[in-house]
Amino acid sequence: MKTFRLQLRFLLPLALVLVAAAYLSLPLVDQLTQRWFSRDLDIRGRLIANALADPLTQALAEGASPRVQALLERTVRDERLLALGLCAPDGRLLQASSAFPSELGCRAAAPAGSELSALHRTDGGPVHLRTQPLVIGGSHSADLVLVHDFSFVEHRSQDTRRYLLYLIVAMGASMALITMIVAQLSWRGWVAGARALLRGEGLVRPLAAPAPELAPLAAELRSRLRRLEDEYRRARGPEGPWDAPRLRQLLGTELSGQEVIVVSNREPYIHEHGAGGLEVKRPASGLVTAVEPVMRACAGTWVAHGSGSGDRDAVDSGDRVRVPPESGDYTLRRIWLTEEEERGYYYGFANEGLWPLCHVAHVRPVFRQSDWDSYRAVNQRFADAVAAEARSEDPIVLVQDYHFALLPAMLRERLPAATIITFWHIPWPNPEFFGICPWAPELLRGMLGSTILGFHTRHHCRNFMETVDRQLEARIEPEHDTIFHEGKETLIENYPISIDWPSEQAAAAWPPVPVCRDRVREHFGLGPDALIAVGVDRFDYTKGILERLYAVERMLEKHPELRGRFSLVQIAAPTRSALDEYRAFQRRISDLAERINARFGGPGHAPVHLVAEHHDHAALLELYRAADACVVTSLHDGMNLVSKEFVATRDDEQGVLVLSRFAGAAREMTEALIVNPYHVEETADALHRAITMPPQEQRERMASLRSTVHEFNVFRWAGRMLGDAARVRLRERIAQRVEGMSHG
Ligand code: ADQ
Repeated sequence: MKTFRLQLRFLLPLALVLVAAAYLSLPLVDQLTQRWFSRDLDIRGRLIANALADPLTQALAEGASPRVQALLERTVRDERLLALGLCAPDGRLLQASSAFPSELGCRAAAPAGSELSALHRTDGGPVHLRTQPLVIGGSHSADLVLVHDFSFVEHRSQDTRRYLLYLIVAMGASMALITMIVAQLSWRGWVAGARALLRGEGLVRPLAAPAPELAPLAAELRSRLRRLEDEYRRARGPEGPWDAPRLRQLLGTELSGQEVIVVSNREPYIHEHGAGGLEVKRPASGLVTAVEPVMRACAGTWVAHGSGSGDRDAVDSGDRVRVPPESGDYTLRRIWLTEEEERGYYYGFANEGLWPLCHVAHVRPVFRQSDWDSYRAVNQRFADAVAAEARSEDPIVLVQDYHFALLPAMLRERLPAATIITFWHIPWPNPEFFGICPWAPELLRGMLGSTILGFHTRHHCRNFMETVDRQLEARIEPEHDTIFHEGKETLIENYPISIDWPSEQAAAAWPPVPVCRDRVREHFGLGPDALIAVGVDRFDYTKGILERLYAVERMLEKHPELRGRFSLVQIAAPTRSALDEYRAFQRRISDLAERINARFGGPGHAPVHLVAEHHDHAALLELYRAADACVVTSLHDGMNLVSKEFVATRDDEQGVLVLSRFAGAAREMTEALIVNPYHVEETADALHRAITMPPQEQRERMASLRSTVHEFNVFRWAGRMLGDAARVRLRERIAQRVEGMSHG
């Protein structure tokens, strides 16, 4: 009905145009036919007159009127020629064929001696007159008048008019029909196109280019949606506190019933065969620290490499185990890798290639073809496993870190409707530096399979966009933080990671600070007035442990009064020890620590306590709470969670954080003593200032740091990411509903 009314709008003007055309064209056609036939009759008349001229003039000259009469009668046997007459120059009718209309006479003809045609209406109908002068003996002596029947012209004109009318009506009908069909088809196409737009095709993720006539509408819709999203993101500013219940609420409302799958290399729980049978351990990893609370809140599935010696004994027949062991909140699905795969994908491409590439820590990245092949194959295996674990077509998949740069695009192929959020936990270097990777474009293409791509800082987001700009044919829209590549849109956003801020009950159960100090002093054999600095890291060259030791050495050179009183307790969890670079680095650190201890230590006192061991949560807590200063001197760090953990444990508001300006955390934690770890003198001075800082200044700085980390906690990190994912999904759902309504 709607389309019929729309079509009427086309048809009425069409009908009006056709009526006007008929009204104007019919008299014109009449005139034209009359003119054409008169001209025909003129030519015919002249021919007949010329043929008669000689015998007539001769018969007239001889005065033979019966011959004249016979000539006239014989000529009018032609079916169109009605009559012939001869007029004298004075206008008298001299002689005429028998059918000559009496009412005409010679008056109706042209003036004597002139050649002319005219139309006349007689009692018998319309006639055409033609006058032809006859010359006898050199002078004009009579006029021959030819009378042609003209009624047949009128009949033909009527016929022509009728046929023309039929033609106009037929043309009008066919034009109307064609218009209706075309209108119907294009309306359907248009509606389908608009629906596709609302679904987001050609708009949010232009899979196929929209129809050209829809392009302006698509552009308008796209820019409006974007503006709304931008406004939303900007308006987000300071928001209420985030905690586990709020994250659960988000998962229970905006993402209610949605499936969440995490994929990472490192598993959150490792089963090892120990003296007491199968033991469960938590690895030293910032990633696990951050993602675990999210998984507890949403009870999803975590897909990870099963690396523990007892991992296979802990899983069921589907390689799954419920974790944490005490509550079984979510499922851990383990993937098994061969030694060769681990060597190529993990140690090789990820840790000898991408890790130094992204950290710019002056360790040369190594790129081997075999490592790359292995990296690709393992990414594919994980992508297949995630697709197999998915119970829905559109799960939310959280891809973690640089081990899986290719996985997002691979997964997108398997689950096109999935919302893929990739978080890159390490820094992103500048485009020149990233360009040295032989497979830079492939890595970027893989990452751009994500719906959302997250980094810790805006600086890393910018570096990534510039790298894509150099390496790929992609449309980058910095004002919206998006990249369009191969018809897909990826939001590039910064989500600073953090820790799970300890609850009041948890904090109430902590041993008091003096107790912690006593225990640590006792454990390391330190004196009662000892000044304690702590360092807690994975034993990695990017953490600046070497630079930290140089700073300790320099401080003790400059401040001899601290010798015998100051100690750095450096906890370093062994990591990637299978790599030469790491083993050499760890040896160098041990040698340096020994040298410093030899230089400034004494009987029963060592300025550096290097403990290359993994510590449990309680041991770390004790250490953080016992410290006068915590030293974080990363040469480059995506964020660094140790700095935040230290602050979180200091509810006594004492203790000073010395923090590298090259750690992402330095952007938020501005009340720390910020240092350039490459600058030994500056770092040594900052360390000295930290351990001698008056308690009041410590309190002011620590209180401010605590309120920052409390607010910017890990639930905010996850909540913002999942909130963005929920918005993308909501947008797609609205489009589907609009489509449903227009069907109805
Ligand atoms: P990491 O390089 O692992 O993380 P970091 O953020 O400092 O660095 O996290 C280390 C984690 O391991 C902390 O939770 C710490 O408590 C724990 N840890 C360190 N040494 C330990 C030890 N000896 N025993 C027990 N636990 C220990 C990567 C990036 C970081 C980013 C995180 C999170 O390199 O920049 O902050 O991911 O995104």
